[in-house]
Amino acid sequence: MSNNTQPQVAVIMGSRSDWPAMKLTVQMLEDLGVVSVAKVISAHRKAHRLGEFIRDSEAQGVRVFVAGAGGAAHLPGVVASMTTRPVVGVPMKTSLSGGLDSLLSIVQMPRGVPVATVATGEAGAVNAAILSAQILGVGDEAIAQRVAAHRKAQAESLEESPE
Ligand code: RP5
Repeated sequence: MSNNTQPQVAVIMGSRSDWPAMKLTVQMLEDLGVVSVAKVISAHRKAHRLGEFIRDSEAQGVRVFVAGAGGAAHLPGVVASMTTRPVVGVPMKTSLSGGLDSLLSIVQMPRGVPVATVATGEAGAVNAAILSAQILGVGDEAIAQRVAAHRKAQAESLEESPE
């Protein structure tokens, strides 16, 4: 585990209704020994507060932002517009085609301001944590080793027998 108690990843979501999925990001980061902070800050309802949070987070050492949102899911793109640190977008599942609206809103960022988009829902929330740890691991060997150990444990836990 890192000795640093300052968050290295900020997990932002547009609504409390996103938390059941987004808490998996926080849990996976914790499993990988990465300190995170989680906030509900809507891009369209609290735009000013979002900017303030991103500025404060950067000043306090956050290196990667994870943003989960659903529907017209502009939050990850707005976060990306406010920082040059990597932004991972998690499309929430919705009643419209299982979250295809969220997925396209997040993945189809116009040229120049990227958002690294993962799968919809819980799988994406977990992968957002792993991807964030991999990004941090480029400059932090301890995190890189924990990601590698997680990958190895995952492979070893998979049964090869079909029944
Ligand atoms: C987005 O709209 C949120 O990210 C959430 O996924 C979706 C629904 O929001 P609520 O109606 O639950 O506030 O802003």
